Amino acid sequence: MSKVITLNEFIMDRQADFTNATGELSRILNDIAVASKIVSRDVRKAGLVDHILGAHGATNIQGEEQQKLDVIADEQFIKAFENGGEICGIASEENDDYLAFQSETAKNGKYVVLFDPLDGSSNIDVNVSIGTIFSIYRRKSEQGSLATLDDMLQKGNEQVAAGYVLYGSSTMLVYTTGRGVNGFTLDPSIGEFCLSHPNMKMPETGRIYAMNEGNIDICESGIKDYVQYCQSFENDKGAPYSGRYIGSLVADFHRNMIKGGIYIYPDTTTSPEGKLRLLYECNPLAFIAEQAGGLATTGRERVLNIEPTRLHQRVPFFTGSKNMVEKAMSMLK
Ligand code: AHM
Ligand code: MG
Repeated sequence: MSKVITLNEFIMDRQADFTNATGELSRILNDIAVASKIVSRDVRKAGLVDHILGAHGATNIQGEEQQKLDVIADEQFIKAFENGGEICGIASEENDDYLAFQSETAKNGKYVVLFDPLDGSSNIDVNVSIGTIFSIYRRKSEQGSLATLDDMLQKGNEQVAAGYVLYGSSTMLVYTTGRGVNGFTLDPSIGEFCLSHPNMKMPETGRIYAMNEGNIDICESGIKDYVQYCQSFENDKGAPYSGRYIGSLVADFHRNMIKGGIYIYPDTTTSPEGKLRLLYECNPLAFIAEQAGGLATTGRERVLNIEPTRLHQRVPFFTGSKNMVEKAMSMLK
């Protein structure tokens, strides 16, 4: 049996690689790990809360209203970031505007975090995998002042670190600081994330495509052509690919990381900008995809090169194995 390396140990070891590291980024990653363990525990109890302890929106015995799981997760992460002291502000899918933390310690924080606390909301109530996605940047504004919108609207290629947590058959945390991608599985018996997937690489090609094909008639013709290519005996594999669509971005992305494949959420006539959010869904996963040897584009340009203009901006998203994303893009031109 090989030695167990916990996430904590791994983060500390990696910190030593950076000569000027002050430990702040390491502390943020630790805070995320702790918050995600709490969320994982709550996710594991979700059915009990709904069907035995009382439905969401109902009032519990203390007269408090039961909250939805995505709101609980949002509050949990915000609490961790606000109390940590390294972060001056956050933006999240759950909040219309960004939040600038008010305490003096937080104002001196060097970083901002953008995150989707619980992605795949339609899957929460039906016991299917869901995830958390996060993206960390150095602030642009002066330390000591309140965080600004410009701190949030940075290009993906400025990310200092990014990651996701998958609440699946096990809970996994996968992250990058720009030096490869590593995955950790939560061992619930000891409450620790343990290194289970060191130096993750996305296979260059695969035979799985993931797309909501219910949208096919409202997509541009290039998408239809690509899906037909996936389903044909005339493709590069000489046999139809498998279609797999969980409808939880983190879960579909993670499967492709391990097995190879492509995930597509294009623009449609009803959602001309696509559905997924650039800042806290696409950018972090794009950073991880590239670090693992895969690609992430809008079908036309590299996601990490996009200059954001709005907090909740949406973009079309094509990500996964390099050869597959390149093929899909070639059919759009
Ligand atoms: P959400 O942030 O409201 O949960 O939406 C994002 C989710 C992704 O996890 C998933 O890939 C996609 O939306 C599924 O959308 P659709 O149901 O349109 O296929
Ligand atoms: Mg989401």
